[in-house]
Amino acid sequence: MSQALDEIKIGGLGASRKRVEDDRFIRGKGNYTDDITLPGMLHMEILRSPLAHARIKSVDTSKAWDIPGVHLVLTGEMMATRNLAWMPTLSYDTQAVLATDKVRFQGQEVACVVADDPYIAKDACEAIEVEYEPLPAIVNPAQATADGAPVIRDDKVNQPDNVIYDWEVGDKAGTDLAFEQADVISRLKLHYPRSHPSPIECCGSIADFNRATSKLTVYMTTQAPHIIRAAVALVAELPEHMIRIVSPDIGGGFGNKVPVYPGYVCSILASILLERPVKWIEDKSGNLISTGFARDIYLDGEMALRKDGKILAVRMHADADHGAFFSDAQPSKFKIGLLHSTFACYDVPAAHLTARGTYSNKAPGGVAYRCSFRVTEAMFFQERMIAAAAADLGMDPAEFRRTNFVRDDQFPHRTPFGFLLDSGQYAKCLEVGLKAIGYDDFRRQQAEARKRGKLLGLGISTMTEPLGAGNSREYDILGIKMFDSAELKIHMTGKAILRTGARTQGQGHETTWAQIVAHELGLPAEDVIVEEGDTDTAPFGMGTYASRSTPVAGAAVSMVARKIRAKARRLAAHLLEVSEEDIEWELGRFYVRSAPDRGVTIQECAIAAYSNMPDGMEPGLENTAYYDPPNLTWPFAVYLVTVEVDPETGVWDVLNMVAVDDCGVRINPMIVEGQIMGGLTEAYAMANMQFITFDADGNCVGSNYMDYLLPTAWETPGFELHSEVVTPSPHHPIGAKGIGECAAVGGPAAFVNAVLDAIAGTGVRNIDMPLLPDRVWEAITYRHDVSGAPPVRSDD
Ligand code: MCN
Ligand code: CUN
Repeated sequence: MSQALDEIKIGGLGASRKRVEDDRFIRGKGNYTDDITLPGMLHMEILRSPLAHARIKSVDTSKAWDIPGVHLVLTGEMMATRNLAWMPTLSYDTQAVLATDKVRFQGQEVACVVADDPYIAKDACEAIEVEYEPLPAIVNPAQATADGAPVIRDDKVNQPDNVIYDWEVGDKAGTDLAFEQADVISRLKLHYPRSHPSPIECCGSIADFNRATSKLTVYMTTQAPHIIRAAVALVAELPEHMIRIVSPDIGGGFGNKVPVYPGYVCSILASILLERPVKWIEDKSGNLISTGFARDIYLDGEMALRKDGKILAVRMHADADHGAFFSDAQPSKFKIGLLHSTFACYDVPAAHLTARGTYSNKAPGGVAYRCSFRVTEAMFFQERMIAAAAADLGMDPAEFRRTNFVRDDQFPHRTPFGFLLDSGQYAKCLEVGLKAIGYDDFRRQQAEARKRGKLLGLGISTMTEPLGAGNSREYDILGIKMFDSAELKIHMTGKAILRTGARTQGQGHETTWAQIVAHELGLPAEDVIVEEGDTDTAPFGMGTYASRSTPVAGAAVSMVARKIRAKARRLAAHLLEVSEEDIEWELGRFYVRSAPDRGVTIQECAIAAYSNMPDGMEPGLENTAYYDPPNLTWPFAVYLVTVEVDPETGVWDVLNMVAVDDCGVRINPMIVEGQIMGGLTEAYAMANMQFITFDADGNCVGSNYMDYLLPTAWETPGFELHSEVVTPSPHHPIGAKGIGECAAVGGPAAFVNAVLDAIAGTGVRNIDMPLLPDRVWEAITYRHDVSGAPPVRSDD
């Protein structure tokens, strides 16, 4: 009889184990960057540019130096003497650390002050006198590429204009041919506005350079500590082994904490110059106007269709506004991230995508915000286009999707842009969703309501996301191949410590990684502690973003546990005095095949590794695994929303929302649901209320939390989640796919499609997000599309 442990009881795969990290968070015992205080620590504040584009005539810091308590005033000119006025970005561009020649966006870093406390530093910033000569500002790609446009990056040689790249992918000839054969051609043009990740905790760092040991320790808010260590080694020209990056608890990352920001660099230089710890904690508005924005992309596409609803081809063009510096963190090979994952879940025979990136006088933009490198834009356009095409064909949007989905028997499926989809059950997810929302019933209600002048709408959106960047053949950042790692040390009593190269920011790795170990080894999850974020102790890894942790680091956790199990099996054979071939494994225990009662637990093997190993065996029970994934994992989801729109005011309310997510095997179902709810909340905020844009002078409009609204429980609708569709990833050791971003990626189009469905018949094809009441009202009243692209009037 089997004596295997009950996997759910020990907190293994599939257990909705409570998040262990929450013990400290809900008691206020988290250890965030700003919680850290070091002896002799000074404080740094940044002076930012009030103008979007201006030549710097002079910077006079004398009054700041005179303020008691000021230790250092840094300017671009001083940085330049150390070759630190500019730094490389993660996309092979350069970015100003402190401005020297010009300021290029409102909020750009111009100088910084280090003082005894942050208030003195702030006052001293205000005492710095900067003389500017204003230049015309550019706030969109059309202005950037217009004749006679001022060249923003005149600091660069070989940069005669504002174009960063022209990129294309797909089959142009095949696509052109399909368009010639089309019965119907459907077109859509839209702007996906800037949005900002706005984590609750802002960015910050404490640099601590110790002259005696030559060691630099930096405590900082980073999602990718090892990449930062490499960047610091290169930028500050310090030896890598003398740099320790510690990423303590993080109060939300959402992609905002991947880039390298000037504040980090300045605090490091200040600490080296002053030989004292220097703390920089960004304020909320600094974070909102100057750190990595997402999206800001103009998408223009058309779809070739056959009368019966079959998609023949897709043609797309993207204009991406990157702001003043091209600082996206994304795989080097792909200039516009994974935008070409668009239409992956549909069987599209031919497709062609062109993309152009341009500079503008805005803060760097285009970083991923809860999406795998521009997948949000890709899926948003896809699902908006699908809705428009179905309407043009006069076809039911659910039926149109069903007709064109990649079928279950088509996996692995090669998309027209070259990705290989691993697995999925797309039609089944849609059926579950339609049933849950009561599709047919709602359509009846909708028709009846219309007769009474009430506008009801239903929006569908699907998404599939390429998660787990990536295999080292194709994916690298600045030449560093993308893979990840895990190190597992089993102590002699069978308790363990696991470290990975990922860095949790709220996702719950401390809970879920232990569950993978429990699944592989039968050690109770509570016996495994998980540590991430310290480059002196964690194995090298590429960090947490693009929902890559489960697909890559999570896989490494499985693999390292399996290495441990292989050694434990040899120990078991020794303890049981049989040969290894006669040993069987069940959860938590090895036993003799011919005598199942004779067995040893994994804990007994652990102590034997320290006390009773066979001759010739290396003692100890620890190992490391580096995992280079063979492919990306492709979760799938269907989101359905019903809304009611008030034609008098343009206000819309969500009646119901259903989410069907298939992320393969769920390690911790409760955490997965939390991830989905968080993502849907952000999707709702983007679609409904988050407004941040620029006026003609490049002023950031909506640059405060009165205008840029973060959703609270008050506004957020309820969500009904479904988990009955599970398609394991065939190449992941435990069949798991990523989930962290899916709902934020796929959610927005569901809301927009629902509002547009409610006002069907007005001829309106598009309203740009956010769907603020005035925009919806304008669309209904004047029966035209409403664009939200900048510039806007300052009084809007
Ligand atoms: N998980 C699981 N079963 C699966 C997949 C995931 O139980 N099949 C669990 C994982 O073990 C992990 C969590 O769900 O605890 C998310 O896993 P994964 O999808 O691998 O994503 P990452 O851990 O790589 O997290 C990154 C992702 C990104 S890129 C953004 S942006 C985002 C997100 O996670 N930022 C977040 N979710 C966030 N959640 C919080 N609370 N805070 C953030 O900053
Ligand atoms: Cu895509 S935002 Mo997350 O990758 O940190």
